[in-house]
Amino acid sequence: MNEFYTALQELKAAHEALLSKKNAKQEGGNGIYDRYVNPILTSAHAPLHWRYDFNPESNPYLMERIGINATLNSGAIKWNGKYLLVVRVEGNDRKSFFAVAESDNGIDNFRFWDEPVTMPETDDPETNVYDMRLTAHEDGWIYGIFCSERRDPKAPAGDLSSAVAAAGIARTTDLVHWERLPDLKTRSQQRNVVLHPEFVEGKYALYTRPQDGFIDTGSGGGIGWALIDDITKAEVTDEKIINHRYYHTIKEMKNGEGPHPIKTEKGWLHLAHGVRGCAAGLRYVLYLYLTDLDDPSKLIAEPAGHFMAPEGDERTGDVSNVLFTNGWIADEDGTVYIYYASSDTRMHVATSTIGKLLDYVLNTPADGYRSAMSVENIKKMVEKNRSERGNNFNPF
Ligand code: M1P
Repeated sequence: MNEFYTALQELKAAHEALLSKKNAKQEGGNGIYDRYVNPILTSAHAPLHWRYDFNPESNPYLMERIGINATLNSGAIKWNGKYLLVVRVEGNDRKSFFAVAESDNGIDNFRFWDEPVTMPETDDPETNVYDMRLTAHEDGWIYGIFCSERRDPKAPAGDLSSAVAAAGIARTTDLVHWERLPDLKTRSQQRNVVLHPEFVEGKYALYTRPQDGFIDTGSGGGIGWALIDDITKAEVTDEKIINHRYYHTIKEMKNGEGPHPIKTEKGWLHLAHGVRGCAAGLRYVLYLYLTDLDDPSKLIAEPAGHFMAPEGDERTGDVSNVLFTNGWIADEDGTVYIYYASSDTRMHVATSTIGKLLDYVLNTPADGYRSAMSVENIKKMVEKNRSERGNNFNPF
């Protein structure tokens, strides 16, 4: 018995040490954003009381009864002065669910609330839920739109992998009690659906990602845009592509809106993921683009290539070579907290400012779609530096 309590004490001390660990900026950034030394949430951050039976009689070996496999793709919101993430927590049983984690400063000491979110089901319960985008809408509700996944009803009996993705919609005022609305009605499968925070032409506006199959977007040309009359019976009747995929780019295979865009004086600032295929499988990176303040569906600027790509330890995990984001927070002072997951395994934060991100979006050359154009961009930079600094480019 004493042994049990000693082991429990050690377990709790190690867990507390992990949760109270300070984070620090990584050295040697690129001037656009700062990465941090430690991931902000890992499977080991999951509360011990979710995983262990603390009774020495029913759990004499102090075994972990319910394992957590990963903490990944999290929605984010600043709420009552705290930085909250609605985390996709994946158990060892491969089912994902949502759980809120909270931090005072947005960069460390994230702690899960006592219980995971109880998400009401629809009449046709899904098998899996994940990747919630949070939007505090001007109608007064906080919406969570997420992927609701079911086995493909048309799959042959032996095919236990084919799935169908739909957009689940729920809303709340306290992030504890959720009202489930009907799933988004749409002609194609959908993942990465995001609610714009303001009404547009008096309607709800959605960023969509039409896809022909569960993994392949097929003819779905990129990030879509649809206006919705009634969010309690949401249906996409008309959808147009506002951010396209292109051959030989970081998003040639697929792309998807991250969190909802941030309103800035120069336009709506968007964070998204782009995917390309290679011998190692799919490579997921993050990119930014800017749309018009009056017409959020109109592209104004888009730098070439990725904004963030997997680095170092981020490169490996359950699904390696993946960065994915569905949450960021813009603070009143202009600081932006970018919450991203690496390799479908753990959560990180990077920080920047609205000023820096706008500078990046507006002054990084756009994609010329050919090697020759990339060389032209570098030659323009060289010429500018030469004309200002002379042939040795020495600024001092
Ligand atoms: O495994 C990488 C990602 O794959 C999917 O992304 P997309 O929606 O672009 O196809 C999602 O399952 C996402 O959760 C996952 O991180």
